[in-house]
Amino acid sequence: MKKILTFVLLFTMVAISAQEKSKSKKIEIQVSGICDMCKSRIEKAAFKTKGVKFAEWNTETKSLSLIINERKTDVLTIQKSMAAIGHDTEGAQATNEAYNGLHGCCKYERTFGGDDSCKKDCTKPCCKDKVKSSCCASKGAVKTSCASKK
Ligand SMILES: [Cu+2]
Repeated sequence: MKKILTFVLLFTMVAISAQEKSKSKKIEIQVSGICDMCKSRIEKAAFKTKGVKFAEWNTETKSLSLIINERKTDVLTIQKSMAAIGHDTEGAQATNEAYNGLHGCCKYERTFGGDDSCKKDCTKPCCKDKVKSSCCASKGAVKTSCASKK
């Protein structure tokens, strides 16, 4: 009798823990980007990630709404997929190479950091107030808005 009870209890526990990982969980993550080109690039990469059922990126809020299968993927995996195509997230940042590969109009400000973001000791005008990408790190190709203030 005791054995049966233990078995039932164990089975219940397994059933509960299995339910914790939802097959279709709604999540939202912040993904840096600017335009409709970014939108399609971000959504395409999200859908390519295993376990992602739905993906929609909002150009206004920079928020990526997702429905994921938690048994197949997690937030960090998706953030890494975004970083791989050049879009920074809180959990994973793109390499300079990936970021520089973006179309000119897609070069967002790297507020999450990343290789190319402004260094703290940078004295360029464009970096004084807030962190701007492609400003300090790049030797030649400084943004026109930055260069004009010099
Ligand atoms: Cu874009």
